[in-house]
Amino acid sequence: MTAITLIQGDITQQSADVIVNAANSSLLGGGGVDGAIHRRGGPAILAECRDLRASRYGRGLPTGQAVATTAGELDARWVIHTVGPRFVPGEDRSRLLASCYRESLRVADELGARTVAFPAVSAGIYGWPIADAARIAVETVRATETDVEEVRFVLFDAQAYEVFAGQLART
Ligand code: AR6
Repeated sequence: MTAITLIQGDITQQSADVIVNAANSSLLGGGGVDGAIHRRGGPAILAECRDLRASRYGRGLPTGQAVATTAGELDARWVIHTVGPRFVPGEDRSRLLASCYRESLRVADELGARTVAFPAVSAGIYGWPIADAARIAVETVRATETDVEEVRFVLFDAQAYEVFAGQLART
């Protein structure tokens, strides 16, 4: 049974086996959570991302997939980078967003991780409405079979935290 917990705060300050990064296909960094993780985690993470690009993801990591690197100076063993879909009005891309959570947990299981901290993937720069992002996140984690013991959603602002709390109470 996987416990789902919620915290309001900065995911780069978390202590967990895995910190999930809301990355982009290039794996070479960006703004939002991605920028914060690379800033605080230091250059080791980017170096590994570059290696992954060279060895496995020459065309980039596809949307909905996930891949692990070490966590540099973060208080974690691994960072799992996943690429959320951009929100496109009128297009149902929710399966891709669900895939980010499922694939991240699959990679976490491969690593033997027990605690995984997720941000609200796609709910920032990629424009996903927070209520829908929260519903997909919570429903997908609940429906995924995993050995991970704790999935912790780390929400940056109070509004996102409240939306996730409401979703958790309903699901
Ligand atoms: N800790 C926790 N949550 C955060 C933090 C933080 N330090 N910083 C932002 N958030 P985003 P996306 C929240 O934009 O929408 C990057 O440039 C934020 O408020 O980080 O998947 C990548 O390289 C929002 O709720 O990720 C991609 O190009 C959530 O985290 C693109 O942005 C996700 O916001 C990915 O966009």
